[in-house]
Amino acid sequence: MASVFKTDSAAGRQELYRRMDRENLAPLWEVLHALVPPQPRTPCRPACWKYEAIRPFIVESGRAITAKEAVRRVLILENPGMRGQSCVTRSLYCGLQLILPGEIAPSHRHTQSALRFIVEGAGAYTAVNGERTSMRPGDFIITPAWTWHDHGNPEDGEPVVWMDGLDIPMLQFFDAGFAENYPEDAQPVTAIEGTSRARYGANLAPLDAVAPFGKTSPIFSYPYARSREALAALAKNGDPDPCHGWKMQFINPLTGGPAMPTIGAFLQLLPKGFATAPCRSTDATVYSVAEGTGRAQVGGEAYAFGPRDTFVVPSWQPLRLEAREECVLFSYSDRAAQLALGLWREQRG
Ligand code: GTQ
Repeated sequence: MASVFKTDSAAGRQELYRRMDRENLAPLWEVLHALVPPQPRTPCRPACWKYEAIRPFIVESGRAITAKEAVRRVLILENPGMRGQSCVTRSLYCGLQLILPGEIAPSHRHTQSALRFIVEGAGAYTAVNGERTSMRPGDFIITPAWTWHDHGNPEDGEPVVWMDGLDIPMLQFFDAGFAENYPEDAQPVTAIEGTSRARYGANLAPLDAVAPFGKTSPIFSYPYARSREALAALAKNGDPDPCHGWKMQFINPLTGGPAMPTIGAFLQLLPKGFATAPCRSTDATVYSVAEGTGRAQVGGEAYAFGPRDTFVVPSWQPLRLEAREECVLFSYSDRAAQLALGLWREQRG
């Protein structure tokens, strides 16, 4: 049908777009600048959750629903720029999970990978493929993709809160999510606690080592006591990195690469009084404060942080950290995925 407008006038173009719209067509030239931006452009915003402000809601949710009924009793940390999407960055999910004494969060498995960083309380356990590992503050624990996992807390235990980091939005993007429930609440225990660590986490590996969890580390628990000791020893030698202080990555001992295929996880020590040089990278990052107080400047925002607080640094926003006391920060991001795809960039200073 011929247009009444000249096609190259503004009105003529709008009319052309309306006609092609019925065929599910759209002109690239109207969106090209947004699709291929000169640098990362994201709805993800800097954010900080002070633990003292959110802890009452965690406690209250413990009275509102049981772990069994909820399946996972978790408060989702939603990025303020993406409310309603259950994500903390575009590619990652973050939640705080509570398990009370005597509770079991029933066994299931899914293709999403999960990490746990223990925030408060000790003595609960998580079970992965027949082996339990008990939780202490600062421990980093992995649930590899498609492994059965349940969480539990003994009757005489104390409430335990941990941070859940999952690649849920990444799997949504790929439409690659599968999940199923185990027929019982708790899977049977088939290995004594510490077996995986003895087999893969003592600088030894079986001669015929086959990766039991595919691309994910065969060690599913990295105790804080050991990582903390390593950081303390490192901090006695040489100078800290100007951008990162003493920062280490949790690795898969069979490859030397990141412990998880999609998520990179890190622990860093900042000496008392240290201020980092500004640095930015393409992996939006979630931080959980293990020890110490300080200040994080994220783009145009600044947050005073203390133990158990969580803050988010969006992609390509400069981060500057100041340690008022000696600080230990845990962090996770999609760096493992970006590195695997050749996308990751960092700009120091
Ligand atoms: O512990 O399996 O926070 O499946 C979200 C989804 C935790 C878990 C979450 C999950 C889990």
